[in-house]
Amino acid sequence: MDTIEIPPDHPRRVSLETREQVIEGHQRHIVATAGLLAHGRGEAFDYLIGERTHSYTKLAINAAAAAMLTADHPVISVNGNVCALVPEDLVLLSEVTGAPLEVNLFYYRKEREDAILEALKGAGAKRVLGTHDRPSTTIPELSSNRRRVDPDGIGSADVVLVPLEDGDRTEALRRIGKFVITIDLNPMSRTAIFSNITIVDNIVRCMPLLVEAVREHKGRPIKELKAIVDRFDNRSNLKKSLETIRDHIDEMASEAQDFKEETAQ
Ligand code: PTJ
Repeated sequence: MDTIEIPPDHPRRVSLETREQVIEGHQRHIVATAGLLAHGRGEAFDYLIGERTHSYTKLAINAAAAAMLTADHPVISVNGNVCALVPEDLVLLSEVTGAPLEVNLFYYRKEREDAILEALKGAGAKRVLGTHDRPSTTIPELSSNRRRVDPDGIGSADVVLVPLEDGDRTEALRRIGKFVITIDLNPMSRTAIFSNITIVDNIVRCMPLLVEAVREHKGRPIKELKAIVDRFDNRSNLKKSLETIRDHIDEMASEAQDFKEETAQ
């Protein structure tokens, strides 16, 4: 096995531990091989946003919590990476929002579906939709494996949380009238652009915050929650994420210049 013990004082401990979770998920057939690449892309964008949850991201988390609480039938879509990284938070979010978990895979293999189901059950999930023993319906205009959805889940949902998603399905879900919430570290991805609410953050940081936000908002009048969703401006949030990346690169560039001048002396 290619896993390692990470020293507690390692400066990049959290990032390395998260990487280990994905590698272990791959060894257990939860994560697709392409999921390792997707994680690397996420790591790069996390580095660019400074590996922290920004204040404007908290606005997106708040709006996502309000949207899930005001939905008639919210659903949480689960893929391999998401299951490997935050299985307990998925179960908690499902419990506090009443949104069922639905397994929906791009790189479908029965072995992966079974491994994901087992991991979710191990994390406390009582009911999981989207598995092969369940009925299925299809999303029109989508040719990938993800077109197959559960009629009691995404098929009849009004609000769908699709973390770490590919652009095609986000567009297809929007076209059939679903309100889409995503979590994606890349503010330039098609998913980030096409979603109604994009949380530009690492899923390992924002999922506990989302659960907390739902708990805080639960019980507030529907009118107030709907106003939070209506006030949220996704395009402006994506712009702020891009500005964060630009400012971070500018800062790094001046630090590199200072370093060059110091070493030249
Ligand atoms: O399990 P499957 O078969 O359904 O496949 C899952 C993957 C992730 C492989 C599939 O959905 C895929 O190929 O996704 P993409 O198109 O690579 O998009 C994944 C997005 O998630 C990218 O924009 C990444 O930057 C982002 N991402 C990766 N890791 C994280 C992340 N966003 C938030 N938190 C992360 N930890």
